[in-house]
Amino acid sequence: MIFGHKDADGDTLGCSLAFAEALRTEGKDIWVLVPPPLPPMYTFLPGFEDIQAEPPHGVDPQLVFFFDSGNLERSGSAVRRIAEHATIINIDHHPSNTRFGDINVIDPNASAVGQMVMEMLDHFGYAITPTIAANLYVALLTDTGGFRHENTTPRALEDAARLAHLGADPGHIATQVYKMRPETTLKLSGMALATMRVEMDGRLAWAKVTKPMLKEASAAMAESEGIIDTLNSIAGLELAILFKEVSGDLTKISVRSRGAVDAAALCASFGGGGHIRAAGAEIDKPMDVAVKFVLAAAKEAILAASPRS
Ligand SMILES: [Mn+2]
Repeated sequence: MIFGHKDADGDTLGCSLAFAEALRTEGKDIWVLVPPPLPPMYTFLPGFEDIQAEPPHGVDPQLVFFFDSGNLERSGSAVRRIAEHATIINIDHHPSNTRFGDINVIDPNASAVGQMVMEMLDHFGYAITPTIAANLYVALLTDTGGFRHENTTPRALEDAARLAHLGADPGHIATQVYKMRPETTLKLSGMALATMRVEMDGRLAWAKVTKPMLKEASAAMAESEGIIDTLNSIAGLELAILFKEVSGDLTKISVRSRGAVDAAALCASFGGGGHIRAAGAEIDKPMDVAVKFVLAAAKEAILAASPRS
């Protein structure tokens, strides 16, 4: 059984589907479980239609793989029940990984877990088919922000080139990932960006996505995914924060750092985690309260990390 994490992204989905295909080729019975809702932009991934929300009744897996999950909670409520009987193999690149597995393979130097899966397939002698290559290319493309983030290492580009040689189609995949946005997504983005505030002489920017905006734009919260990166494109910015109103007493934050602040550490103080440059958290507080707490902590972190004279 293979688990992806909730708020599924290209890395967790690409790795899960790629590894599932490889194991099925070897005659193994594989279930791929990812907590819903699944982002519609990834429906083009080979094998996407096989993803299930819940394990089939009576299935008792011996081995459970996790790809790209920093902690067990990231994979939903079904996990604990199933994982009781199984050996858990935890494959991830988040430095904050809680090492919840019986076997933990954590490589913080991997730009995407997709690269770790490539190594595993090579190691165990599984062929990388064109469909496996496409899934792993998506993992690498999306986790490097379209080969733009700092984690776009020579190794990432070499692995991408190899996947292209093996049948991944970079132009086609880029179109599927970056040029298939529904109108509703851009409408929501416009509304959220209209709430943008830039503070501390341009070092901090933040914006909000509220429930009324979702209704007005006919959009789902998952469509807010790209807004943080638009915020983060402001010249000279050090920290970008997007607040998402999930319900009256639950607010999610997405954080991006281009300065000295460790976004993962900032989010960890609110029970979240992630990478130095990109992190998130779920806060059990109404939006306005979360905004107050998080902005106070963010400003303190900016000043502590590099006080500007
Ligand atoms: Mn990842």
